[in-house]
Amino acid sequence: MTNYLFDRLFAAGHPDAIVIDAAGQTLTYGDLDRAVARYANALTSLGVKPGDRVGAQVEKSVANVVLYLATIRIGAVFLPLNTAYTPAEMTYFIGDAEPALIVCDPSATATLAPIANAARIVTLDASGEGGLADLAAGCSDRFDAVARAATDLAAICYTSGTTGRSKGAMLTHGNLASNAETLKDLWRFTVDDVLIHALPIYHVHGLFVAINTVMMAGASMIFQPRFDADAVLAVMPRATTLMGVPTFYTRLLAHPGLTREATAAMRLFISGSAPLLAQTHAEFHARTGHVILERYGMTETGMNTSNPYDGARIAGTVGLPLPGVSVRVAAPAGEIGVVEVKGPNVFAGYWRNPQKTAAEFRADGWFITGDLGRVDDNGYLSIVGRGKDLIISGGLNVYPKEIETELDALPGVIESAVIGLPHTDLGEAVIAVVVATPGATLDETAVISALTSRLARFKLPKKVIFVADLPRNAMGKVQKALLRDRYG
Ligand code: MCA
Ligand code: AMP
Repeated sequence: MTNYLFDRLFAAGHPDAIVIDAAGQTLTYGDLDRAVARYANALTSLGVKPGDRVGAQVEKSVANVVLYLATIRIGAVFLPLNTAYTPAEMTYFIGDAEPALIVCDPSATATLAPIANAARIVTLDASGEGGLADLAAGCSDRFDAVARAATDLAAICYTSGTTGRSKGAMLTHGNLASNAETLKDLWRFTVDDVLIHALPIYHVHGLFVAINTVMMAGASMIFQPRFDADAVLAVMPRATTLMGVPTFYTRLLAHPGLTREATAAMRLFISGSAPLLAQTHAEFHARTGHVILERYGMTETGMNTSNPYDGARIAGTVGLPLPGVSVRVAAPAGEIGVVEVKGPNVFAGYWRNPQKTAAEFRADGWFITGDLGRVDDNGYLSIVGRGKDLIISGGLNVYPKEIETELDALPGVIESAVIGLPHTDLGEAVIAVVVATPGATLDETAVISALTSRLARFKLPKKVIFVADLPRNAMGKVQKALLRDRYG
C-alpha cells in the first residue's frame, strides 16, 4: 500500500540520521517513524478514520510534528489552527471543518468542550505531554500507512477572506509532495543540511515549506519554539539554512551578533510570506555577505516563484516560476496585472465552498491569487500590490473586513475602516479608523479590549484613530488609500 505524501517524506532520511533537534532532544528518522506509528495507532483507537479532520490547536513541539505526520499516515486530514485563535474564531473553524478530533492544550479543554460539536477532545501541551501522548506511549510503534493517492486530501488550512469569512484551502497529498520535491531540488537541500526552524507550525510556511522540504531531503532541523534572535544566532554555527518572514531578518539586523563570522557556516537564507524591503536585502548582504533568497507563495498554492539558487537574486522581486509551475500576469507584457497560477501545487478548492472556489479560478483552470504583479524582461516577477484588501503583519495575514465587522458591532461605533500602515518591525501594522456616535465615550483602550475576546491578538489594532467621518469616493466606497496617506 502506498501513502503518497507519507512515503515520500520518509524516503530520503536514513533511520539513524537526525531529523529534529529540539533543545537537545534529538530524534532520528527511525525514532520519528516509530513515534508517528504510535500516534497513528492512538488516533485510530480514538476513532479517527481516513478522510476525517484532525484539528490541532497545539503549541509548537516535536509532538505536534508527530501528530501532523500521524494524521497523514492514517489517511486523515490535518487541520492546523493558530494557537492565538479565540473561542469565537474556533467556533467558526470547528463548525465549518467538522473535525472528528480536536487536539489542544489542557488549559483549553474547558473552553473548547462546549463548541466541539461531535469532535472528541484530547490534549497535548507545549512540552508534548498530555492525553494523546499518554495514549500513544502505550501503542505499538508499527503502523501500516493507509493508502492515499496524490488527489486525496492531506490538509485543510484556513485563510481569511476579503468578505471577512475564513475559507478552508484543501491541500492534497500531490500538492504538498510536488511543492516540497521542487523546493528541495531548487534550493539544493541535501542530507547535510540543518535548517533553523523558528517559524510557527500552524501555517503553510513553517509546516509544509520548512518541514516537508527538510524531510524530502533527509536533512535535519533545529527546532525552536518561536523566533528569538539570540536563540537563532546561538545555533547558527551548526546550521546551514534559515527560512523566515521579513521580520526575522529585520530583527537579526538589529542584533549586534549578526556578523560575517556568525553566518559563516550558513549557505542559504530564505525569506517569504510578506514583501522583503530592498533595504533589508542590501543591509543583510553588507553585514553578512549573504544574499537573501526571496520567494513567493500562498496558502492555496504553496510556493509559486523563487529567486534562483545560482544566478541573480534580485531585491524587490520574488524571482521566477518554480519548475513545473506556471505563472502569468493578466496584463500586457511589463505591465501590472493580477498574478495567476497553475500547476501541481495549486489546491483542490475551498472546503465545502464551491461558489468561492469557482470565483477564484478562471474558466481555463488558472487560480487568481489576488496579488498584483509585473514580470520583467528576464522573467522575474515583482509583487507590486494587492488587488485584495489585506494587511500582512509580521508574516500573518489580517483581512480588514473581519476587524471592521467586529468594530462596527461595538456599541458607540457608527462605522470603521481598517488599514495597514508601514511598521519597522512587522512590515505593516493594523490600524483602525473609527467613527463614533456623538457623545459616545469610546477610547482606544476600550475599543481594543472589547475586541480581545473576539479576535486573535495579532489581529488587534496597534492604534485606533477617531474621526468625524470616513472619506468616500463617488461610489460611496471608503478611500483607504487616502487614509493611508493621511496617517502613514
Ligand atoms: C505577535 N504579535 C503580533 C504578531 N505576532 N502582532 C502583529 N503581527 C504579528 N505577526 C503580537 C502578540 O499577540 C503580542 O501582543 C505581541 O505582538 C508580542 O507577541 P510575541 O509572541 O512576543 O511576538 P513574537 O514572538 O515576537 O512574534 C512576531 C513574529 C511572529 C516572529 C513576527 O508573528 C512570527 O513568527 N510570524 C511568522 C508568521 C508566519 O509563519 N507566517 C507564514 C504564513 P500582546 O502583547 O498584545 O499579547 S504562511 C504564508 O504566508 C504563505 C504560504 C507564505 O508565502 O509563506
Ligand atoms: P497566506 O494567505 O497567508 O498564504 O498569504 C499569502 C499572501 O502573502 C500572498 O497572496 C501575498 O500577498 C503575500 N506574500 C507571500 N510571499 C510574499 C513575498 N515574497 N512578497 C510579497 N508578498 C508575499
